[in-house]
Amino acid sequence: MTTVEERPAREANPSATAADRPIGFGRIQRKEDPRFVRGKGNYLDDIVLPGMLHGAILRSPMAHGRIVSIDTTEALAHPKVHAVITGTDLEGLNLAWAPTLSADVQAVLATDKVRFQGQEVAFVVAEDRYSARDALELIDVEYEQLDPVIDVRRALDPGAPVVRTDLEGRTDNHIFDWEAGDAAETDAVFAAADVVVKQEMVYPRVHPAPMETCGAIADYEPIDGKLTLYETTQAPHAHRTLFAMVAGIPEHKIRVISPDIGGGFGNKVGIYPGYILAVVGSIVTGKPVKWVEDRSENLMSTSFARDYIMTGEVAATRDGKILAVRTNVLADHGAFNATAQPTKYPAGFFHIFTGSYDLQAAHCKVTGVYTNKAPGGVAYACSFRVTEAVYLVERMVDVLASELGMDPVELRLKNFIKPEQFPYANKTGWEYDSGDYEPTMRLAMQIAGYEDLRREQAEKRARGELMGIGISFFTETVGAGPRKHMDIVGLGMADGAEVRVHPTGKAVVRLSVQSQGQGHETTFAQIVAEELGIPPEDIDVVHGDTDNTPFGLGTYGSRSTPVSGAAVALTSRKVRDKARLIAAAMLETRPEDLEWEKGRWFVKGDPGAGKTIAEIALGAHGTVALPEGVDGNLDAEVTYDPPNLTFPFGAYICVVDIDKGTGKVHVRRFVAVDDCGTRINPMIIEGQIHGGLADGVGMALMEFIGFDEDGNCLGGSFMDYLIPTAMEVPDWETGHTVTPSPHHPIGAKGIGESATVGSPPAVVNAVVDALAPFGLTHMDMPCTPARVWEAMQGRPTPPI
Ligand code: MCN
Ligand code: CUN
Repeated sequence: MTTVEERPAREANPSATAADRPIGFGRIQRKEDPRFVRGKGNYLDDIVLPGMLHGAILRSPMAHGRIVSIDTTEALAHPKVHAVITGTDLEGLNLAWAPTLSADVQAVLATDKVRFQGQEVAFVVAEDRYSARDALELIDVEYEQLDPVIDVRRALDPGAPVVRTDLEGRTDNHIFDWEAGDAAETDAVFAAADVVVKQEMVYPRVHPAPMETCGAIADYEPIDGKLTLYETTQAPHAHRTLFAMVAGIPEHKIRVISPDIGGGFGNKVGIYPGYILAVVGSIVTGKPVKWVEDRSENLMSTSFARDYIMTGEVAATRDGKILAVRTNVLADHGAFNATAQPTKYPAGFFHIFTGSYDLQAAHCKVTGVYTNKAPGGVAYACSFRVTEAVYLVERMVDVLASELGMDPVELRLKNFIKPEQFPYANKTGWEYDSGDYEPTMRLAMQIAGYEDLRREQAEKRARGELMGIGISFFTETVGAGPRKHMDIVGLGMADGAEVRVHPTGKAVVRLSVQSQGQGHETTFAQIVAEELGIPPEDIDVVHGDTDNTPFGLGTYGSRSTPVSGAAVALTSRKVRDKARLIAAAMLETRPEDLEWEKGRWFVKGDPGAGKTIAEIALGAHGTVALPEGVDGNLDAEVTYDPPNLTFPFGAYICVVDIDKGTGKVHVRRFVAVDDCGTRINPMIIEGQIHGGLADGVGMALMEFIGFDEDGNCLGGSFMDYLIPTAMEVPDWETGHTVTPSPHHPIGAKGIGESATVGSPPAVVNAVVDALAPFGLTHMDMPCTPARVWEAMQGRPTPPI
């Protein structure tokens, strides 16, 4: 791994300590790692409650079928079974259907029909996991098989089977049409343009596949009516509120605890039937009930991602000025519209398909469609469909470059939004907060040795060897709210933070966001340290427990740093302001006569006369006479509603070699230069980027969930759903630039999804570039050896 630092690294200054410059430099070790690397993490399945029972779900074997009857007699007779729950039982509790995050409903247990393979049909609660599984075999379900609709285009045909017969008056599979930009203006620019290129592309269905699958333990206490729900969730507070709404349990009687989470990547945003069933199981049996899905259940039934068919068009001048982009998208949402994104945006933040370019016009139309496939459909390090948008525009720019015979870097440089144009209003109504794209692109070229690579490629081509260089330059949209524009089922997208400084000067910060591996316990302590001068190791970070943290919408859309990070900075500043009043009282002077230096208020002009935060904390809790209106503590809290999203960006360059005999793509090099504004912890950022790049290479080359024509899922295990190992990924070469966000208190933008968003087009662009001698201008992901080989034979790539 190589890292190029744009400014001198903190490591260069050995005398500096974490306490005096906690943010932006250095490789502060992760506070959470000692427990993780020693196997002392506390994941959901590590939790064992006294008397706990175990649940298992019976799932539909077919994609579409009518339920004729369900006989649970034999399963109930199993000596270790405590309960068998069916959809009919749930109907009695008004829980057979639950609202999704997208204003649809989803069957918790199927009552009328099954609508995808793997759908939940019955729930068994038994004394152990094995007995619960055994008892599933004893349930007798009679189905009448129905014709499934798997292909999204066919789903829109007038005669297609109707998936959602439960919705009144429903005679087709159309969910929504959503548009952004100005269609007429865009058409006019296209009509007058010298050059128009068009390309259809598929972003296949993929899955976040976190290391830990989803699960829940429900512990309902009938005496006081309190429900404690341990869940693998990225958004504990939002889940608590939704459970209160759905189950009718008063919200103050629900405590959601999200323990250590073994990766989320978006998979743990939604509420799955299994969570609700664990709660029902606990209420019915009067005991705690644990439900943990296995790998196949995770891949087949929980939140997939993408599944977009996009037709992109770009209008440009002959000399390479991009004028407009337009696109039509068919979005396969599966059997229930259960996507998770702010309510107003059924296609998430797909608006950003205008990319990093200064355009005259843009228009997109997205059509959402039901099919007999598993529901879900946003999540996987995606920033709400930015992944698809970036893939579209970055692929299209390469298609245009090939049409114009222009170098793809030169074409991008020519069309970048210029630094003086920020804040930049794009043509779909978004305001990019800050950006300076060219230096980022140039740094990536410098690290890659771009000119040399092109020379090497020319030599290899002359020898008949296949080498490709792929570029992607992306702008991301992360950090949802503001809440006046963004909500999830009516809950505004804001986040709370609370900082308490203990009498001895140590502190605790409580967050509404929830880490799944991103290192929040470290980075949020660093923010407090930066603002208050308390060393990060003296700050405890509490998250993932609704009884002990302030309300907020949670971790997804890389919003923790942009929203919660801002809340923590502002809360710390509130503490600092309060500390000033107390210090003034202690020093018997006026607050305005005090000056701040990290960790200490002192008298202007008399640096010797001052009080450290620890002294002030003791004073606040001690016997000092406090000024009027100042409470005896050093605590503060803030709920932060961001004024805008943040727009990180990056330049990626991928170099591939393709084996002519087998079609195997070898990613030889990958250069990633990211700009996420102010960098809190460079080591953690690097880790986020490494992980995201592996995601991107995986999607581009191997990962996809396919279906046969009967709707059987072909990606239901890691034998079929291939994720990259260390063998498939290169040593990443990273660099960075720093363009702070003007509206964030510390200038930080999010980074958690950038590399997943930005890397797939770089890899595909490299593969297509390598195959240019065969006349290829596009290839759909995943670029598997078989598909690349077919392309080399001049044949259309086989469907996935
Ligand atoms: N960070 C930083 N400086 C910045 C920005 C971020 O030091 N300028 C740090 C943060 O403080 C945090 C980490 O980088 O420790 C990621 O921050 P951020 O970009 O705010 O993203 P979130 O913390 O909100 O994490 C969510 C994001 C998403 S949406 C997915 S999906 C994803 C991702 O994080 N899932 C992950 N990265 C993941 N990493 C791990 N290990 N596991 C997952 O499930
Ligand atoms: Cu889109 S996956 Mo992340 O936002 O949890």
